[in-house]
Amino acid sequence: MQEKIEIIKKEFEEELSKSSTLADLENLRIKYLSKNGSITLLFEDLRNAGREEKPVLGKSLNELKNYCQSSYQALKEKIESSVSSDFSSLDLTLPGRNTSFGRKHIVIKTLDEIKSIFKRMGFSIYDGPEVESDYNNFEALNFPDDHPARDMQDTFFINKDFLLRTHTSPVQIRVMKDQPPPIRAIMPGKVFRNEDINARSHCLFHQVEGLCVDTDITFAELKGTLFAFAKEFYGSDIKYRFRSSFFPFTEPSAEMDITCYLCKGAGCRICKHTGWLEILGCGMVDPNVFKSVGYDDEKYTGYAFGMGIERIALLKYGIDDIRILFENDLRFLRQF
Ligand code: 2U9
Repeated sequence: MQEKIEIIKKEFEEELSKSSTLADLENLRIKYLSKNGSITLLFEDLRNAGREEKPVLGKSLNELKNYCQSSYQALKEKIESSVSSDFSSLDLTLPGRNTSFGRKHIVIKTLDEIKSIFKRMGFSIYDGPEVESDYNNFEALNFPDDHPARDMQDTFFINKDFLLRTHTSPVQIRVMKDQPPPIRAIMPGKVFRNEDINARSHCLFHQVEGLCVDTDITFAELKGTLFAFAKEFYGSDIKYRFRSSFFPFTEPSAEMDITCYLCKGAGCRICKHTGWLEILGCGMVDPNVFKSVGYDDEKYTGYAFGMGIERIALLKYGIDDIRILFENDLRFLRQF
């Protein structure tokens, strides 16, 4: 066994002298010092040695182990320090690598632009939870009990009383429950509808809704504010029209169209050859909504509006399939 110790020591020294990289050293460590390394295995052989020679052999073996370990460690430190201080192989004149920057998704860009316009017009911005009570999402907003949106087919219910909000309107309810008029605010955020996913609709999208409540707020103010917004967002040469509509939470209700900003009203692919684009829904807040938040519906009037951001982004960028907005395909996203 003493012979074996001598041979291993020699072999180790030879291989150590040939090691010049950390990888060489790691191989050396595995071969001699690891759990299955030849020095570790010699310790197992020691068990079979005779009583008398055991202490002598044990001592030599320990010396071998300590010697190899410290030689290995010394060379390792030497190589490591030369690696970190040797810059001779670096060409500092080479151009740097390009860093690829992320960018805002077009839905977020559209949202930011809309928020900034309303902020400049004096609107505050509020947000609220995506999991809402049935009361805030439907009841307080004057939805009748048998309204189709209250069906499991149309809304993601969590249980009997809670759901994923189907619009950001419950945020307006929360704001009104929290504070008295005047209110002039927009509520941007994600909303959820239990709909089939296809080119036109998705089960998740973003909305910006707005609410203005005070004494003497009129439909004329609604028109003036929304036209000012549309001119800022779509260009000052657009024309607009209101078509009457229906929502449970507003009375009267309307939809606002603007002349197509691509063809200026002449008719094209984007406006489906009508010359008009529907951009939002709006109306005067139904007195029943004021009653449900404890506002005096004789004293206060207000207008509200809502727009779907994906729809606006699709129109703006001439895209005809909403699904592409949610696929995170970098070939698409990098175009904007
Ligand atoms: C309160 C009172 C009234 C918000 C409104 C609309 C009209 C509307 C749609 C646009 C496209 C939803 O994203 S969409 O599918 N929204 O047409 N939203 S008025 O009215 C409110 C909100 C809250 C308390």
